[in-house]
Amino acid sequence: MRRVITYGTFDLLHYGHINLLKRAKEQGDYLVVALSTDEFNKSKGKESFFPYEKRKALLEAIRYVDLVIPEENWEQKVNDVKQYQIDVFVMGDDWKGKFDFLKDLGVEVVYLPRTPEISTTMIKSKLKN
Ligand code: C2G
Repeated sequence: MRRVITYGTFDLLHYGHINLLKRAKEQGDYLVVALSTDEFNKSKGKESFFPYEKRKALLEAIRYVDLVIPEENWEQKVNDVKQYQIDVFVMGDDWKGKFDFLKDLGVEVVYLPRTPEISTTMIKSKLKN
């Protein structure tokens, strides 16, 4: 059983997120998603449209997602990969290189190309105009 983990806010869920989750699941057999809490989002300078519980419910409805856990801080990744016996860590390539330290724990680190032309910021600005 190859276990995969990825992290994010996943607010205003869109097809770019789904593409990422689909490809992350393809890296193994079991996908854990660490979902940024509302408090952690503040420290990321983000204010999500949907609160954590709503974003969690949306993710749990996605066929590629097996487990959703809270992401409360930047430091928890080392503990998460141990606690959930993770084999593969996946992020979009906007994070390329940022989490390579996890390789020292024997975890494969994979950065996947982002889906072009879609982002929550773009959705919000288009809705505004
Ligand atoms: N993503 C993507 N294509 C897009 C938009 C997002 O592949 N068009 C990916 C991002 O690269 C990320 C995931 O979808 O891997 C979730 O995106 P965000 O919710 O924006 O995640 P972020 O705020 O970058 O949080 O500790 C890591 C952070 O929690 C990552």
